[in-house]
Amino acid sequence: MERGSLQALIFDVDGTLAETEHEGHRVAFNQAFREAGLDWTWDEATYASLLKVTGGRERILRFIADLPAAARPREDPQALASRLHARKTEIFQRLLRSGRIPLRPGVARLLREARGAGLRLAVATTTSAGNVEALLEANLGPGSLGWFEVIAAADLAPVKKPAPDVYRVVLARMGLRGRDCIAIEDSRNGLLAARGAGVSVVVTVSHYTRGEDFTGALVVLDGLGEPEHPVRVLQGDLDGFEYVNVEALQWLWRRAETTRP
Ligand code: XBP
Ligand code: MG
Repeated sequence: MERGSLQALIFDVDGTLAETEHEGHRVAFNQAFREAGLDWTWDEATYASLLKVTGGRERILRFIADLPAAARPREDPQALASRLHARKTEIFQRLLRSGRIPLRPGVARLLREARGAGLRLAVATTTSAGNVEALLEANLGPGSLGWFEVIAAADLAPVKKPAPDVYRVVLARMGLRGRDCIAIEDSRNGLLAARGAGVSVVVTVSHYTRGEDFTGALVVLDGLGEPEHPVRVLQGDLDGFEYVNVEALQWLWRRAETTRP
C-alpha cells in the first residue's frame, strides 16, 4: 500500500462484527447470575443502560454499586464481579462456539475484500481475546485469526473505551498513524476511543446504539450492507455507494484527508 492512502481497517467486535450483546453477553450474564444463586436479571432496558459502562466486569461492579445497600451481596464486590465475569465468559464462549451468533451482514465480505486489496487488518475491543477468537473461528474458520495483524483486547488495554488506549496499542504495534486507518465501530464509546487516537470512524449502528450521538463520525450507517441489501445512510454521505466496500472506504478516507487541518 503506497503511503498517502488508506493502510488499515480496525474493527470493533461487540455490536460491530456481530450483534453479540443482546442474545450473547446479556444472556450469558443472566445465566451466570442464576447459577450463582442470585436473583438478578438484566432485561433489555437494564442492559441498555448498563452498556454505558464498557467491560463486563466493570458493568457488574456498577450494577452492584447501584443496588440498595440492603440488597448488596455480602461478598467483596471485586471478588464477586471477577467470579461472575469469569463464568459469564465461559458461557458466552460456549454460545459463540455453538455457531449461534453470526457475523453481521457484510462483515465477512468486507474482510475478504480488504485482504484482497492489501489493506492491513486489526481488532480493537474491550472484550477479552478469547471471545474474539471464538467468534472469528466459529464464523470464519480456524485460520481467520491470522487475518488480523493485531487483536488488541482487554489484556493489552485494561483501560477501556472511551479511553483511546486500545487504539493506541493497535497503532503502536502496526507502526501506523491514526490518519492511516479507518475504524469500524457501533457505539459512541467506540467512536470516542478511536477519535481519541486520531482514527476516523465509520459507524454501523447496532441493536443498542441506534439512538447514540455519533458527532464526529465519517458516516453513520445501519450496517455495512451487501450488494443485494443496500445500506441506509443515517448521517453523512457515502457518495452514492450502496454498500461499504474498499472503494467506498477509500473515498471516505480521501475526503477526511482533504478536510484535515
Ligand atoms: C463491548 C463491551 C464489552 C461487552 C462484554 O464494548 O463493553 O464489555 O459488552 O464483554 P466495545 P466482556 O464493543 O466498545 O468494545 O464481558 O468480555 O467485557
Ligand atoms: Mg462495540
